[in-house]
Amino acid sequence: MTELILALDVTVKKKALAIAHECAPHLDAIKVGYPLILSCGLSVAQELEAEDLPLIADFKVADIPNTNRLIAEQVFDAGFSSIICHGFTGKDAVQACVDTASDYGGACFVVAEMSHPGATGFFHGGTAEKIAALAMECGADGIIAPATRPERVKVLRGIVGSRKILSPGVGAQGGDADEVARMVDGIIVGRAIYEADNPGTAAERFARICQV
Ligand code: NUP
Repeated sequence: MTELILALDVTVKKKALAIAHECAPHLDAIKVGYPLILSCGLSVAQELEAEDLPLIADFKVADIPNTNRLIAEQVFDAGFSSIICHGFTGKDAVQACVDTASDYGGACFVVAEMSHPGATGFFHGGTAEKIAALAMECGADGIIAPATRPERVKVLRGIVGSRKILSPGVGAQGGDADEVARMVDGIIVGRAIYEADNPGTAAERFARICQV
C-alpha cells in the first residue's frame, strides 16, 4: 500500500481548503509548501487540521544548523507532523532537522534528488547517492526521490532500504503513477489533482493506483 500525498500548491486560501476537503477521503497526507504559506500564512496549517490528515511542510530547509532548528521548531509548533529539508547542506544541518523533528515526535525527509530536468546537473554523478546515505546516517525517516526517473528511485532504494521514499513528479511532470507507486512509500501529486476539473475524482483515481 502506497500513500497518496496531495501537494496543495494553491494560493487562494478558500480554494485550497475546498480542494483539501474534497480530496481528503482519498489522501494519506497533505503537503504544504511556500506557495500556500506565503500567500495565506503559516496559520493555514491550523485550518487544514480539520481534515485530520498528517501535514508535511515542504520548505526544503537548507540553512546552517541553528537556523534549520529554528525553522523546524516553527513548523512543528504550527501543527505539521513532517518536514522536508535539503541534504546538500551537510550532516550537521540535516541532523538539526532530524533531531528537532524527533523532539516533537515528528518526521524528517531529506531531498536526495529532485524531479525536474535541471536537477540532473547537480544531483547526478554520485551526489544523490551521498545525500541518501547521509540521510540514513542522520536517522532521517526517509528521502524524496524523483518519480520522473524510476531508475534513479531504484538506485536510491538500494541505499535507504526499508526507510521511506516519497516521490514527487507524477502527472504534470511526466512521472507514471502506476510504475512509481510500486517502488515507493508515497507518491506526491499536485497539479494532476488540484488543477483537475474534479479534484476529488482525480484524487480517488490516484488513490486506487496506490492500492498496489
Ligand atoms: O524534487 C522535487 N520535486 C517536486 O516536484 C521535490 C519536491 N518537493 N517537489 C514538490 O512536489 C513540488 O514543489 C510540488 O509541490 C510537488 C509536485 O507538484 P506537481 O508537479 O505534481 O504539481
